[in-house]
Amino acid sequence: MPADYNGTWNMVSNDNFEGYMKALGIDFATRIIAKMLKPQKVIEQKGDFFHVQTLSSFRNYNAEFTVGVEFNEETKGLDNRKCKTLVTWDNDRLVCVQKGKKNNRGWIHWIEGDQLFLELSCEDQVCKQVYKKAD
Ligand code: VL7
Repeated sequence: MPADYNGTWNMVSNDNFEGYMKALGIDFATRIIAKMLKPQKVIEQKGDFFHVQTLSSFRNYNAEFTVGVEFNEETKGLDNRKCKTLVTWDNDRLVCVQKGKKNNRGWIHWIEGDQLFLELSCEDQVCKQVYKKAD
């Protein structure tokens, strides 16, 4: 049985989002707005199938994938790049590699108690986010 990520998760902290956005080449004005956001993750999981919505008052991002199946990701509304993306299990962690123009791009999710952790990497930058499960 894989770990259960289902639920609505609200951001509680967002460390070095600025560095991550700079590494992605996000422009200054967009970064100013994006930094103020407290996004929510809405995750629907059926076994190895995931629908992850990242919702905010500024922009939303939608991702659907099956663990172990590489797919073409277009980061619409973010940096608008194309990646060959693969998510795999590392025990109960979800490990994502986003192959494309940017080196070392990807993310890792894991859960501890009622907290959802997310580390986003691009080039030499790591952004550490924590979300808390909504009641
Ligand atoms: C998705 C944002 C910064 C552009 C807007 C900021 C809008 C809300 O890949 C991600 O999540 C994975 C794992 O949960 C599932 O798709 C992170 C948000 C990254 C990068 C780019 C700033 C403009 C933030 C959508």
